[in-house]
Amino acid sequence: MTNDIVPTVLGRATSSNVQKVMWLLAEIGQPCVRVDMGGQFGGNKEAQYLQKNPNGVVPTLIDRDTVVWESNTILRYLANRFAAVELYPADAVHRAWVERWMDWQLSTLGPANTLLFQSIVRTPLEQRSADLIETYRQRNAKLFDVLDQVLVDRRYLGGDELTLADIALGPLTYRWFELPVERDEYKYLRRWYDLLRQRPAFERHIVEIGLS
Ligand SMILES: N[C@@H](CCC(=O)N[C@@H](CS)C(=O)NCC(=O)O)C(=O)O
Repeated sequence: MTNDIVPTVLGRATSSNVQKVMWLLAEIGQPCVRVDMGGQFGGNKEAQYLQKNPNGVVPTLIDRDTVVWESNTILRYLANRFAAVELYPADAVHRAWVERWMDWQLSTLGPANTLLFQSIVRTPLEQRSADLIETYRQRNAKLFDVLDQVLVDRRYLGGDELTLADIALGPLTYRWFELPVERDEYKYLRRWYDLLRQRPAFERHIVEIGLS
């Protein structure tokens, strides 16, 4: 099911990569249609889906005749398409601040965070490995330390205002703070996270979905 007028997001609401896209669309007030796919809903390995996204993962965005996949590319596409310049600054230096965190999310924090999340939330209690969880926890703790330190002198990752960098990292930070694992205080990370928690779009598309 797609809609000619508003963008369609293919992907289940519980995917952190879908959550980023839904959060951005809500943040800029752009209506959309979301269709459950992937996980328990399936459909993402079928030919019709693979024609749109050969990786068979979610999300995929359909905007009129344009199909976009890779969640951070979707974020950039939507910011450009709907002229959300404050979220994706045009200035080269400012943009580089934003994009480094988007790339870091995809290359560094994302894989580590997914392992921790899956080893707890997506693993039945009797099959969980305390050793593995601890290994993954330590890996995440170090990475969130990096984020904590960079937030010492800035409200948001890109500076004073929300940008795509925060949107890329917010859903994984929610998981980190909500998973039943030991954590440091993370004073500056927590200050930033509390700012995200004040945003209705973050509450709606990340917090209300919960850990599932
Ligand atoms: N780099 C891709 C990763 C996409 C990805 O791995 N998506 C996961 C959900 S977060 C997925 O489709 N898993 C299979 C499924 O849900 O069936 C992106 O950022 O869009």
